[in-house]
Amino acid sequence: MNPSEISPLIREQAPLILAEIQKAKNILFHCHPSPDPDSVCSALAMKLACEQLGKKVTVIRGDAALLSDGFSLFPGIESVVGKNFNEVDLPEFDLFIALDSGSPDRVSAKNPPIFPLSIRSINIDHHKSNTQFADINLVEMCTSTTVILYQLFLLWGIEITHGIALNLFMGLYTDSGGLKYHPVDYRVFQIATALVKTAPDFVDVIFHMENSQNKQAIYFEKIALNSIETFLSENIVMTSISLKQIQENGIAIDSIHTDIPNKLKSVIGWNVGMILVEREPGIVKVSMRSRDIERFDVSKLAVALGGGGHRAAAGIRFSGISLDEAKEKIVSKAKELYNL
Ligand SMILES: [Mn+2]
Repeated sequence: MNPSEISPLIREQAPLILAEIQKAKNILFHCHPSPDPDSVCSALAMKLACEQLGKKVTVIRGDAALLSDGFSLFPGIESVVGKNFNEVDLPEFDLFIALDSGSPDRVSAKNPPIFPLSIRSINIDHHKSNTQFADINLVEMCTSTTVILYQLFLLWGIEITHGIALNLFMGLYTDSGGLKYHPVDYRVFQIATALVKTAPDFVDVIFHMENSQNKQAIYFEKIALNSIETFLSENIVMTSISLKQIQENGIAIDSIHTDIPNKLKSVIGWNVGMILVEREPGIVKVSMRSRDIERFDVSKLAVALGGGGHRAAAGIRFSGISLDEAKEKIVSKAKELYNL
């Protein structure tokens, strides 16, 4: 990427963020609930970059009880500490940098922290629904959080080592659905090219990630696909799985990353695909995908119901609700928002 093509917003914020990092001695990063590669790899790439700047860095796992086996080749993954945000001694740190997290409940959904924190905070993210909750906020609508970090690292003069390159690439690759989702453009390919030049083993890392599926995930999909329901002239298509079904089948829900909403929205006319998972009594997590981001912007539906996300991919976490009540709320809000 030609440095002149770095976005003006990133160019403007880069020195402010660097100044905060330089002031800090001990920096905290987290993985968001149901961590995906962009969350984990952003934190790991930032850890490696801040260590180049001579900082002490801790990355915590956050809400998740475990990280997917498929992530085990991400450089630095072994350093992630198995703690949630409320389990760290915050005054030990000078700075918290939230990555890939649109709101405080993406720091922890179980115990969302109240901002401003007692320490300085920075929020670097690419979600349209970001609530700008930190002391410094860099929110740029682009392919992945790692794409923002790459541009920051160029401006900060960070050496893009193999570990940094591989982490940045994996966030970019996965959040773009393998370089095919909006807003991928030639600059994203230029970044990807630079990164894989330094990390030519990316093919093995993708293979490992995509082929470390546990068999429970397949049984999970079997149950979910048995429950397909269509609403509002088939524009909205849902699958759901109850806590009882999860428990009866011994499914470790934290280890499940399902592609079902994408599969559903691959059908012509099934414009929004969703899965609803009753994770705990009264807690229903919804993940949704749109095949028509102009007409069916799912971030709007998610935000209207207390969630967040992107136009093509968004999520909601309901609490104090049953699966059927969650379905009703979604259908009635979709009917109103999308004029169905
Ligand atoms: Mn992301």
